[in-house]
Amino acid sequence: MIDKNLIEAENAGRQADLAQDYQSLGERLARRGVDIDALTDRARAFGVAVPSWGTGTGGTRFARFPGLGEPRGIMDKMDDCGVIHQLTDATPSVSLHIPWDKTDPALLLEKAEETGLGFDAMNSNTFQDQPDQAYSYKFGSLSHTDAATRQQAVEHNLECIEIGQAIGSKALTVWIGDGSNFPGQTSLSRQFDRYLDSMKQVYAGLPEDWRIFSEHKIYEPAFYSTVVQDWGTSLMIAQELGDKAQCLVDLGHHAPNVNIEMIVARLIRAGKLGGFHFNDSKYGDDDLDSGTIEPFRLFLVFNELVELEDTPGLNLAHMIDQSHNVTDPIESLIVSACEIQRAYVQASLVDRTALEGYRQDNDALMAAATLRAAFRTDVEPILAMARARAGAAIDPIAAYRASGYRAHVAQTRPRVASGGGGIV
Ligand SMILES: [Mn+2]
Repeated sequence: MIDKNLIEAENAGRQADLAQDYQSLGERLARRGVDIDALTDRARAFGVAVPSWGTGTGGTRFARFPGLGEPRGIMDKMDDCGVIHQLTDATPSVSLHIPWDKTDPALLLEKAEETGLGFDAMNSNTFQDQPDQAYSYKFGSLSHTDAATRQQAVEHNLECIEIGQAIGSKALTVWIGDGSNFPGQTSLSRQFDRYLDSMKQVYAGLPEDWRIFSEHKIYEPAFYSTVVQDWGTSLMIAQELGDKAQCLVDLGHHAPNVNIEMIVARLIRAGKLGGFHFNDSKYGDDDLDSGTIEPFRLFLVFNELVELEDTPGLNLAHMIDQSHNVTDPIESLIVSACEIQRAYVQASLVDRTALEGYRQDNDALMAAATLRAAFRTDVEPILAMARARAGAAIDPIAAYRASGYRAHVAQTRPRVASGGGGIV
């Protein structure tokens, strides 16, 4: 972890400017009838989970270029996640991937206590073979033609629930790579039937207070058809399984130009939106840092979430799912958490009364202008003040670099050529 004194010293040099910027923004927001401290409180209450696998350098199907001091296992990953939360106060939990993060649950709980973190949704992995498994997932897992292979995948998911229960997680995210690469290779309907049958067995093993999330993805690794291809399929799954089943929206898992905010609104309407995997993309499932390519789209997603936040039963798991190829993963995750929080705060200052009035009057121009007014507001002083009030860093990247954390851990973590840089 990073020395508290260093964070305080870093903040001391920035406190006066922040106070001035915060007051100035507060005055401007007051003219719009917005209380800046209420927004800061909202920012402080917002959290997004960090994916354990995001702390290692990712890779593409061409190569992986490891960085210095990469985490050797889940204990190192949790240390890194602890640093991200310490500096941002925006990432209070970690999402684990099994079997990559499999270890004694007592050690996980101990490390969680030490780093001040909790555990968000568990993630199962049936998209690759493990050295000790009896059956291969080359031709599918939960939807495989072979019953024994499906059973193995079901049992793996049940094991993820068991591990999750031991560490206080309350949800399981299921994403599979199952599909086909050739027309005719599989029966599109019977493959889906087999998937649903397997998922019903996993669902039956779900504790009463748990949820299961179905994560759709349009393509890759299967390139002709994918079993859980789109939000319609995901909704069918969640509806057929039952009340504890919901849909998880990964922002990168759609065709280009798809209106994701509309999907969000529809799933909330159905009572089936369970959570998100945040990331950004230009062409496909690029797993780029949140808010770096299309910040307006991220804002529009949060605009729906804030507009519908009082929907009874809405309980969202906010998680990041990214692959960092050219940056220090800790820095990317810090920036991403702040960008997700930024979109939430911007969406929170939309004048909803005015917006609804313009909608009623069919004043399209002013309705759009109302959203833009919120999106264009520089809320950085709010985010920085939220961090300062929590004892986190006013400028998290500057504090991280000043800490020398990466160089320090590099002394004890040898350079690794491979490792879990999962992209899902
Ligand atoms: Mn994902």
